[in-house]
Amino acid sequence: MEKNVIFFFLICCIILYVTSAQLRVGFYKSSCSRAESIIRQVVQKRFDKDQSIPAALLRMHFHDCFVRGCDASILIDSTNSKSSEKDAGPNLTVRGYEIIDEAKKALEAVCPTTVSCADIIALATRDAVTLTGGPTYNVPTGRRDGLISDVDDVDLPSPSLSVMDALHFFTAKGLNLNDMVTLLGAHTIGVAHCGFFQDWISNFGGTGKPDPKMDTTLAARLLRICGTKSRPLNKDPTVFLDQNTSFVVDNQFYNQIILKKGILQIDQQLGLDRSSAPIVSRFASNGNAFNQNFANALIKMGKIKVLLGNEGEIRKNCRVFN
Ligand code: HEM
Ligand SMILES: *[C@@H]1O[C@H](CO)[C@@H](O)[C@H](O)[C@H]1NC(C)=O
Ligand SMILES: CC(=O)N[C@H]1CO[C@H](CO)[C@@H](O)[C@@H]1O
Repeated sequence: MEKNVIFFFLICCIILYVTSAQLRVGFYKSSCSRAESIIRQVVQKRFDKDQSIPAALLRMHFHDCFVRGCDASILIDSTNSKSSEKDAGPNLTVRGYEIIDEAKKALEAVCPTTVSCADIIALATRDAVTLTGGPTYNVPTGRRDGLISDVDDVDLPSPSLSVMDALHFFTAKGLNLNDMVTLLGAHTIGVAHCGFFQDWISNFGGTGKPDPKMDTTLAARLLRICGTKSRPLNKDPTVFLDQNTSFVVDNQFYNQIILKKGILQIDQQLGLDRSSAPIVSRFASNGNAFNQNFANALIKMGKIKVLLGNEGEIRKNCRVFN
């Protein structure tokens, strides 16, 4: 009899352990009930001053999740002895670190060492998407912050890859073609520096001309803005990734692709590759389908190799390990 009680108790413990060690919506309900509203306020305040903030957060979330999993390793500052993820080429133009700092500071004042930096990124990204006209959705939380950030771990897809080659990066993270085409819809907001697409618009395949698959008026305009790689115009200017509704999370990105007005080569490829083109057409004609898929794909991306339970730590300052 007593044995049975002990056995029952053990089973309960195991069930409790298993259910606690996974992401769930409202993870901070009892430990920091204001967590989500504090983050939302910080994002809203920044957004009121700078409408380009949502794009920064979305890209940060992607770059964080695709290196070691969504563990806030992207936020760690380099030291004299060690270069962190931030220093990798594709990450050099990631922005918005100060928004995460501000949210972390506000959270530490109310509930110290409770809300992970990894969750702050995921929640702030959700708020940014909603603020910009995108879907409203719940984000499962309970991520822990990682203990490693190494510049040599950064291996992100380049914008000149084919759809199939880019897809390998996504399948390696447990995401499929539909997820990839949907997530690239994040390029419905934000900007790209000329350096990321200059070859494509000025010297496609060594021809000294733009890719004929790009809208000729747009190609000419981009050349005026960017110059060519051998004769760049002063700095490294930026252009909007979505040439129509540049500050709205909507399906116009896909319509632009169909009009041959994708800015990055990979974006335009999505409309040309036989595997992805049908998904592009579907989203272009159905904004609701895109919204729903986008929320689901972001939730899925936000689960990549997360640290749970007692793994990692809850950083006090998102830029340094405790
Ligand atoms: C094959 C995959 C991808 C490639 C090759 C790619 C490439 C790029 C490049 C080259 C830029 C321009 C960066 C700059 O000039 O500063 C960019 C910007 C951006 N990317 Fe991606 N990206 C990919 C997937 C994603 C995903 C999955 C997301 C988010 C879910 C995302 C969100 C963004 C956003 C929001 C921007 C604008 C950033 C800003 O305005 O600061 N990208 N991407
Ligand atoms: C731009 O977006 C608006 C609003 O979604 C749409 O009605 C319009 O057709 C688009 N225009 C172009 C040129 O794509
Ligand atoms: C596009 C770009 O700058 N890529 C660089 C990203 O970072 C890795 C690792 O530091 C470099 O090897 C790439 O050249």
